[in-house]
Formats: sequence, C-alpha cells, structure tokens
Amino acid sequence: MKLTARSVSLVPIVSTVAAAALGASLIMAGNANAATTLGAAAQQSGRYFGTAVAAGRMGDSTYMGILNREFDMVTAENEMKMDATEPSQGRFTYGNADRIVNHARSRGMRVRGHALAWHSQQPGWMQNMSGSALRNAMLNHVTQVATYYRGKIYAWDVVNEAFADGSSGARRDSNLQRTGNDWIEAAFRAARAADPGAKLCYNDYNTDDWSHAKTQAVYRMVQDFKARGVPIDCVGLQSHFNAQSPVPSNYQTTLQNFANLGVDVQITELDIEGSGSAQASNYDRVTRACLAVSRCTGITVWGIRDSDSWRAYGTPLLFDNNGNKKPAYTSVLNALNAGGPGPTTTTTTTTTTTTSNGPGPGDCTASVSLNQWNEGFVATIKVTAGSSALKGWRVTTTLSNGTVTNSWSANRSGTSGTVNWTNVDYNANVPAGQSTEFGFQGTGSGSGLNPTCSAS
Ligand code: G2I
Repeated sequence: MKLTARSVSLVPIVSTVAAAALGASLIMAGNANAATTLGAAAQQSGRYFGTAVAAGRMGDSTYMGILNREFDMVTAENEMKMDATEPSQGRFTYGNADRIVNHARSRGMRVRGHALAWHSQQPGWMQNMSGSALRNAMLNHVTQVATYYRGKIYAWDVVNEAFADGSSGARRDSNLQRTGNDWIEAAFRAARAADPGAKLCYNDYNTDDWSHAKTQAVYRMVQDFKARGVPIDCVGLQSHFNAQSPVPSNYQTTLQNFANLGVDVQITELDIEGSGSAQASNYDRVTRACLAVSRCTGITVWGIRDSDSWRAYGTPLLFDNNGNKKPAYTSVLNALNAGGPGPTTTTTTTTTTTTSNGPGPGDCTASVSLNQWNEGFVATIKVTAGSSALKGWRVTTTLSNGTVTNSWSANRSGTSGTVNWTNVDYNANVPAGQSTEFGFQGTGSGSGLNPTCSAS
C-alpha cells in the first residue's frame, strides 16, 4: 500500500481523529489487514462462511485441511436428513451426523441443521404413510431430532423445498402437503418447542429471482407466519446457479425483501457452474449482495472441491479437484474483505464469565455463553467439576433486566432476579474436570448473569 501525495497532504487539514480514521481506511483499501480465510473474512462483518460436509469424505486429508482452515459453519450434506436419522420408524441413528457435528464443534465451527421435514429423502416407511399417521410421524421426527441436537445447532432448515416450481405459486404436492396445509407451521412449532435456541429457517431453491412466482409464494408464507406468530427466524436461499438458472439481477432485492419481513436471510447451498473469471464474477455478485443486506447473516457453499459437488461436471465450487483455490475463491475472499454492515437487528455477542467457588473437593465452576439479540437471548451455562466428581450441582444466576421464558437440562426456580438452577437426573454426575451444560431462553437482556456454582 502506498501513501499517495494526496492523502499525505490531507493530514494537516483534518483533525487528529479524522487523520487516524483516514489512515485506517487506507490500510483497509491496501488490504494490509485483510483476512486470509473465508471464515475469518466473513467474521469481520459478523457473518459466517460455511460449507456442506459429507461424513464419507472425512478421512480425506486434503478435504479436511481445507475445511478446518477456511470455514466456520458446517452443514451435513445428507447425514441429518430424515432417511439418515430415522431409517426405521422410531429408531434414530445419529452416527454420521454426530461425526460431522462433533468435528465442527470441536473446532469452534457452528452447525446448520439440514433438514427436519422434506418431501424428498424420506425413509421408505415414511414414503408409504399418509394422513394423521404421517403428520404425527413427521412431528415426532422433528421433535426427536431437534431435541437430540438441542443447544448444538445454530439454525435448522425446519422445512425444505415445500413450494412448486413454475408459475403456479402453489405448494408442492407431496405426502406431507396432503396431510394439510398447516404441516409447515406445525413443523416449526414442534422445532421451537424442542430447541428454543436454534434459529428456525424455511429453505428452498429457485427463490432467488424476486419476480418468480415461487419466490413470491414463499415470501407470502413468511409474511403470514410473522403476522400470526408462527415461530420462524430465517429464510434460506439455496442459490444453485448455472446457465439455465443464472444469478438474477434482482438477487439483492430478494434478500432485502425477505429481511424486511423481520427474518434473517442465509445463502444456504451456494454453487455456481462455470469457470474462470465469469464464475468468479458471479460469486463476487452473490457475496456482495449478502454483504449489502444487514440481515444476510452468512453464506454456505454446497461442498468444498469441484469433485465433492453433487454436480461435479459443472465445476461449481471454490476449490478445484486438487484442492487449489480457484479465481472464484479469490473473488469471494476479496468481496468479504471489502466488508459490509453486520447484522443490525440481530447482534450475536458471546461473553464468558467464570466464577470459582474456592478450593476443595466437590467444587464446580460455571461459565456462560450468551447469544443476545434485540429482544431476547439464549444463555448456555457450562458447569465444570473441580478436582473431584460432582454428584449434584446448583447454579445461581442474576437476571436484572430479563425474564426466562424457556429452559432445558436443569430444574429452575424463579424467572427473573435471582434464578436458581439444579441438575436434572441425567446430568447430576459430572466426573472431575468434566463439564455438562444447561440453557435457557429469555426476553430482555441476558447480560450480567454472573453464574456461580456449588456442589450439592
Ligand atoms: O440436490 C442438491 C441439494 C438441493 N437442496 C437440498 C440438498 O439436500 C440437496 O443436496 C443433495 C446432496 O448434495 C446429494 O449428495 O441432495 C441429494 C439427494 O436429494 C444428494 O444425493 C444423494 C444421492 O441421491 C444418493 O443416491 C446418495 O446415496 O446422495 C446420497 C449420498 O451420497
């Protein structure tokens, strides 16, 4: 970065503060402080950059190296779908999903859950069901899976691809749709009850062009849900683009219009067929559109290398088959580094406070991780045993300006002011040095919780 004569000559006529700001902006323009990975670059504006991960590729060191280096959000490509998690009715299997979730969380990446209810990739037993039996089976599936992952998922695609393509603006016909038009809101309510801390999204494709009937239909559903208090927090635009379905010129308008309904918007499965500078420029446009919309909270690409893609023939991703960065990668990184306003109506702050309770056996400490937005918060409290195992524990929190509306994995007394929490049966025993977590959701502010822990 060169300081030009023009910028130097400005210094004497601006205040010290302005001069400092000028210096900072020049440094940014010269990219001296630019982030060098997608996740870090997205974080500069409070956003995330994610990818789809396939459990079957987790033994591939090139794949894992790129995943661990570049991304801070993960979506299981197939492993959390209905056929994977409930292969026979009432028998839930989470092995492959857990491998992905545990890897992500151990690396500090967050997880988007995909997907709780969908007409596709249903297990065989569900494909043959109808009516109230199917409705109940679907709701049970949503409840069980969202409960199993409670506290671990940033956002769930609660319902995926429920609208028809083409000009009808109608719901897609499916066995789920035939259980009644309210199946979508029923799924959202079940998901909220099961995991009140997760953002709940409706996710679809071909909803990128504002003028399309399908986009308009999804918009009207979200508008209706917001008006009637159906719990929905976000809309996912899959954004699979190619020559037949290019990045629309009104893409940013679409993102903004959804956001204006009072939901977050996420680009959930981005891939753009093509190569070279044409592909790079399309990726640049999509990234900039998200950055220009304050409630566009993050972007996920649908795979890592071209060869990992569901449509590898279209070379639609940011890394080539050998794991090398493509021009598209550089354009996304540069666009992210150029920044944009962070989410305004939803600010996520994570604060950790640790309070110890003196030396000796049976002690514990408690720390809080707080996700605060304008109207409310979710607090996750971690209880860690001291030098000997806990057989039961009690945590006290202070809620000066907030009220608890929901809690999980602990017994509670009180909803505001001093609120006391004790273990439930299954998390009473905590081995020495190990931790367990409980959580709660509230309205107002969750700051100043200052948890203290004692053995009981
Ligand atoms: O089709 C692209 C995406 C559209 N939106 C929803 C996403 O969930 C969907 O992902 C794709 C996966 O990328 C594919 O990997 O969903 C496909 C199925 O709908 C996935 O394909 C399936 C194959 O159809 C199966 O034959 C295969 O066993 O992947 C499975 C696991 O490799």
